[in-house]
Amino acid sequence: MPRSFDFSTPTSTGSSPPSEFFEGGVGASSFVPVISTLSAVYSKSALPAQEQRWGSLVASFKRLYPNEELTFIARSPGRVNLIGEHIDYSLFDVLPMAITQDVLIAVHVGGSEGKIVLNNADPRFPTRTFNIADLKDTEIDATVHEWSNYFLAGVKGALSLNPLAEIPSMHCLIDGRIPTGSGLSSSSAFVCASLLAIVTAVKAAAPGSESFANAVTKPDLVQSAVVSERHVGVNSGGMDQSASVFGVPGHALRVQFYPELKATPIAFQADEFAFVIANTLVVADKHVTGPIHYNLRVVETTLAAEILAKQCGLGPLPIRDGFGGTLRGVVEAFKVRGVDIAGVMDKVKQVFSKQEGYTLAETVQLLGQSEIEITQKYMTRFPVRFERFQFRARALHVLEEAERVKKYCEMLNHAPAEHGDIDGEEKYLRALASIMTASHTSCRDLFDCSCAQLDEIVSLALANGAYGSRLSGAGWGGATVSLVPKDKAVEFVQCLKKEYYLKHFPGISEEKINDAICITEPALGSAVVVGNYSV
Ligand code: NG1
Repeated sequence: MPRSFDFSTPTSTGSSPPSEFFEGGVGASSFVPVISTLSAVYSKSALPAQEQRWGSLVASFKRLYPNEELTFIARSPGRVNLIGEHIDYSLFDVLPMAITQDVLIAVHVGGSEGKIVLNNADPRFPTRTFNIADLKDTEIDATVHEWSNYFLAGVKGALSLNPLAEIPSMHCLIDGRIPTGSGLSSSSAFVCASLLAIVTAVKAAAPGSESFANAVTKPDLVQSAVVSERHVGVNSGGMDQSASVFGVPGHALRVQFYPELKATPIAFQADEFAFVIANTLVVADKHVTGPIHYNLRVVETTLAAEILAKQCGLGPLPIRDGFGGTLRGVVEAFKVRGVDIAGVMDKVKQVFSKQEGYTLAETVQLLGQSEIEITQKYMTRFPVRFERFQFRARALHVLEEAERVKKYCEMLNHAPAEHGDIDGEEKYLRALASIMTASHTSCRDLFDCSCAQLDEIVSLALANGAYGSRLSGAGWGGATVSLVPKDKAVEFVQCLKKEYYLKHFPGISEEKINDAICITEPALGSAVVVGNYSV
């Protein structure tokens, strides 16, 4: 069986990953685009607000650096995951899309002071200055929550792509509009934008260079961003960076992790719908709650896979990221033995017959490894706290969610051709969205990654006209995504404002609400925009 992908050894020479790394036209070896108009970045409906925002960013930059030309602006968006939750680290496909909300880094390249000055448009984040000569040896302390760490992770990524890169002096102003801890991948977007800013500045300053175009290919950007995000302590899987870099307007991205990382855009073939993202305003911080939430789920799904392999005589599974076997590995091993997915689910129910879960002592019995061995292998790198492992429920969620992703993609690929009229489209959208709602139910009941506020928004959404709704991202807080009829989207947003935000957060500012809930569409991924852009 082919080995699962492993990003621990990034491409170090700037050479492109193998051509099969990404497929689907827009992917293969294409460079991150350089763009000169905002209308090529944002949709018509998003453009007026973005024009204003970009205008203020440029004005702030000019106030900070009145005598400097704005060389370029690097942009990477956040993402919302439409379907496929908590299955990327089991190596099953997921279906995110890039969103309008993004991180912008306005950059002046030049000067001779040998420094990078990093300003943030948000006054909560103080200005930081780095000596370029020290950057190669700078270690990032992941235990300290420092905003500029994400930029430094981007520097590490740029240096891993080209260790000999001569980083020039840079003056930067950052404007990030993706709420943090909301499940929209603000950190991945920040790392991708930073990496892009550095490699573009290197290209712009290179002797004899006449432009900064073609500074990095999209696969190189994704691959190095995934590795460099690990410097800030997140064992990230690849979904977020792929969506941020490869986003295509009007398309979702099917991101595959097995046998290799691959992103394929899938067009939405219906028109009469919109996605609404609504943040619970419950901040889910993976760094803090990892031992009882995110990291525990990684351990539970990994151990479930290892136990199934042992109990069903499947032999050793391929190891993901030096950690352990995956449920994808189990499914593939059963496939070659003629057992289909329904058969695998039956095995899960047989092997994990105890609904109440398994203590560590019982896990020792099932796996045939000592307690010390299990603790060292699976619970030391990312420590966890638990009473009983819920192998049965977690494994069933993963297998069923993987099937839902397949079904959703099939529906997208065979759009409502057979129902040409609006009624047909509505029926089609309802069917599509019901898969999303089923995913939420499974996240809540089997994977236990929802929370009261997520459940409340999902119920409100369904009661107020959404075709389907679910949590998106890691869960335990963060955001929901709802598929709603296009002509009802504005009314729907008003409803949620009243029934959720104003009810639970009386006195909340209009600005905060507008940050929390928005209509979004599948947007363009990373891009470099020229300093003298037009609208
Ligand atoms: P969030 O926390 O929403 O960015 C996380 C993981 C994803 C995936 C989802 C759950 C990171 C950076 N991201 O997303 O890879 O596992 O949870 O589907 O860890």
